[in-house]
Amino acid sequence: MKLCRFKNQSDEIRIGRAVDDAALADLSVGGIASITELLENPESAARVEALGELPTLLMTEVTLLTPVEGQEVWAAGVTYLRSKTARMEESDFSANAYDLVYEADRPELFLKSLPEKVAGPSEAVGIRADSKWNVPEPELVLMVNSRKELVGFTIGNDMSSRDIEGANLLYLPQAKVYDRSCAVGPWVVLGASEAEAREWSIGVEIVRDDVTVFNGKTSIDNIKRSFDELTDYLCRSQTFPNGAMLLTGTGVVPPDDFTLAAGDVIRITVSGIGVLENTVAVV
Ligand code: DO4
Ligand code: MG
Repeated sequence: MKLCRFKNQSDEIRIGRAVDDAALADLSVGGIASITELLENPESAARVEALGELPTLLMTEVTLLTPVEGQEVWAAGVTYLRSKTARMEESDFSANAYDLVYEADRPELFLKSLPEKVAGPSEAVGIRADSKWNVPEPELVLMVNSRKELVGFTIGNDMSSRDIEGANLLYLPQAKVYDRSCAVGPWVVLGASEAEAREWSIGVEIVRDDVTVFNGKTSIDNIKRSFDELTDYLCRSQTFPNGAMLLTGTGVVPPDDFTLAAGDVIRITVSGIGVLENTVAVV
């Protein structure tokens, strides 16, 4: 079941269910007012199925929005071997830190974005004006409710300044957290198991002036840690009254001579979920 938040032509925010690639059903007509209420209710999938026939809208008539409502957005790091290797290469004296965290029991977790700062689909994502080396990080997102249960999946982009992180690991918050550094959405998959999600692939295509300048893909199954482990550490000694989103790390890294430019289009695809597309702007 694929769900989304969208704006209709009267600028009303509604909840939708994909009918096919060209249309969605308006669940708000059936009394569903938010993604959060679906994540909070274990019977959500059955409730949506029970709604029966609902009015449908063409995708061309709606604007898809991020599914992030009040959730804190967190990110895990160095969960794929590819991420560890790339970071050790870009870094000088802190290279060892990536090696250690990849093997350690405790994962790397960091606060990526306040909910209100998350970019939605088709909105701009940012590259910092004071950085020279910027990349997207395509990541599967775990959607966790206020009871610390993993209930859904969506797509995220953990935009990163590699030169700032590479200069000193203590600059990580500046490399990772700034205006438009996080995009999430638009589609939410409810009720898939971890085993099912591990069958999915995740890829990113970067298009500049209508030409693909980078294309890369990996398997979700290359994530080293289990989703339960990541969720468990995220929720230790911490409550999330509105739930949380957890980006699970990147396994696709463009070559070292590649950097994003203003106007680039970033298209992240997760095979079981859909596509998150954003353009790049300097912030
Ligand atoms: O260790 C720094 C950040 C790692 C990260 O964002 C990733 O592996 O995706
Ligand atoms: Mg990342």
